[in-house]
Amino acid sequence: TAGEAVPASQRGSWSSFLKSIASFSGDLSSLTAPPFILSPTSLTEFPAYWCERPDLFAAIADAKEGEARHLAVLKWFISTLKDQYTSRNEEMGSEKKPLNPVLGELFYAQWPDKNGRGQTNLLVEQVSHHPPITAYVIENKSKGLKLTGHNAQKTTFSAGAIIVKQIGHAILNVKGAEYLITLPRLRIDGLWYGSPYIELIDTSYIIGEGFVSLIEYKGKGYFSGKSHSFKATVTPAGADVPAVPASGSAGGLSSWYGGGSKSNSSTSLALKEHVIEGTWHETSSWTKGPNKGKFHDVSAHKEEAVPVGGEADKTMGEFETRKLWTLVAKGIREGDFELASKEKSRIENDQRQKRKDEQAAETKWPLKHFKHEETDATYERLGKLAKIIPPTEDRYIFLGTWPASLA
Ligand code: HCR
Repeated sequence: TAGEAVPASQRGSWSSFLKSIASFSGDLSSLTAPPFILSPTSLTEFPAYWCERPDLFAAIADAKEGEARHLAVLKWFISTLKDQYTSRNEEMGSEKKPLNPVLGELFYAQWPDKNGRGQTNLLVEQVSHHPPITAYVIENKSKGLKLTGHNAQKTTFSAGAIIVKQIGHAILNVKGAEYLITLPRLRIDGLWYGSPYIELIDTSYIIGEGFVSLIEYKGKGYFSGKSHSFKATVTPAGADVPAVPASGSAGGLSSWYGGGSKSNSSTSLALKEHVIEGTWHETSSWTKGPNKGKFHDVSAHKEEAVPVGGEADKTMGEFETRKLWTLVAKGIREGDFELASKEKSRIENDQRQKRKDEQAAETKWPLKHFKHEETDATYERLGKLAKIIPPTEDRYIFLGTWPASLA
């Protein structure tokens, strides 16, 4: 029945919240939602989901360049989806509304070196408030791996569900080879009952080292009838691959297929299509192509939640997310919503004042770690290979300075 997961006292405000999203499209984050659906975590923490299995991230660098490495990127990417899209359900019983980051909010974290996998650093900055845009960089320097990206969302309401189009993309750099990673669309279902959950829909791409992975997402009742299903088709990219990234020379596809001097790694694998099917939160198998059997079992790789200090960490700056939201998060966790809303208003008023002061002084809030550019040459070059739409996107270039705490 309607609202069965909603505490009785909040059913009224849940149904007004639903009405407001039904007649609204754009920036959902600014709508006021009833307390039971609030998460104590800010969206600036979400980029950590890219690396909660640091071993799989590091394994990309250990794979042979070319096709084998492309498949390692695909495997790592699939393994991030469980954490990105189902972890709030597991931890909090349903999807929740994250805290809406303020401009300049920061999140730093580090997964330590273990068993030679190298240390992985994460740096996140909220680079826009309206609309919310989060930029991040994740680097494992000793392995030559760097993931840079940004994220924004456009939401619409359709047939009782929220559809979230993800704006932004990620670029993975592996020892000089570049990969473009685009992001799936989300469908948030279960709203009627007050227990929202995410299903991934449509497609996303991984393009790099002469191969394109097209990943199609389906929920219950499609390919396998199971929730969280996907089908990944990996094919050689069109012949206009402009660079063989690892060597840095413009060798084109021929060097991946035996025509060039650097063909050693992929000659025998060349020109074969792989199809992988399964569920992104559990297991998947090869269903077409030279390989047979299991492709991936997410649970076989230990999840390592991002290790950051809490409010007790005295070294945190005012704008670091866990410091900034300490009392709001405490209020939400402990059911003290008066405290949570008082603190949230204090933060929001402070933001409004900052923007007013900047306007009066004709200045702009300076980004600390990123520089904004309107186009992204890597996105354009690699996106062309799969006719990605839009043909270009903006980007946030990491300025390269890590905080001393991550050294
Ligand atoms: C849509 C969403 C905010 C954005 C979140 C994103 C897309 C952020 C980037 C991460 O890499 C992946 C990710 C995962 C989240 O599932 C997604 C959020 C889910 C809900 C939230 C809405 C703004 C809140 C809607 C309110 C509902 C729960 C009632």
